Amino acid sequence: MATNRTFTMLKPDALENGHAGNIIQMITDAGFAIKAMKYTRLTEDQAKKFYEVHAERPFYGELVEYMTSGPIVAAILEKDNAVADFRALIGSTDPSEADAGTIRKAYAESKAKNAVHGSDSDENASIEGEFHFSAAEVF
Ligand code: IDP
Ligand code: MG
Repeated sequence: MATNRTFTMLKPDALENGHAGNIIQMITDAGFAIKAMKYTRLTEDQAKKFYEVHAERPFYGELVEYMTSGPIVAAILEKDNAVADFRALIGSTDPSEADAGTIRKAYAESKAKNAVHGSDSDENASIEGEFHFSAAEVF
């Protein structure tokens, strides 16, 4: 898997607020194909590991607590230029700065509870996809 795949999570606020269906619709309408998908809940250890790169940031504890607060939907998506195009589709981290038409503008609650994750590089897309899915779960 390389430049044509990315990894996403619909975060606990998106599910709690009932936006999962609409967000998946936006993703597929934008031309992404779903290669893997699961409804699950992160353990504290999983959330800490997934966001390890942010371990020194002041919001790390809050982020781990939030990401384990309820179920998520994890998915591997495929499209040409997937990583960059998906980052454009989700919009800025802070929904108040996100462009109109983006998922975060439409559905995020706040900079912390921002509805959706998108990988930031091909390398991380691959690492994050493999973190959540075995080879047999990817189609
Ligand atoms: P990204 O999700 O747009 O790539 P990152 O900077 O990688 O943004 O941050 C990872 C996640 O950490 C964000 O999506 C958000 O949930 C949370 N986060 C980022 N910055 C803050 C902050 O200043 N306060 C609280 N949570 C934050
Ligand atoms: Mg990031």
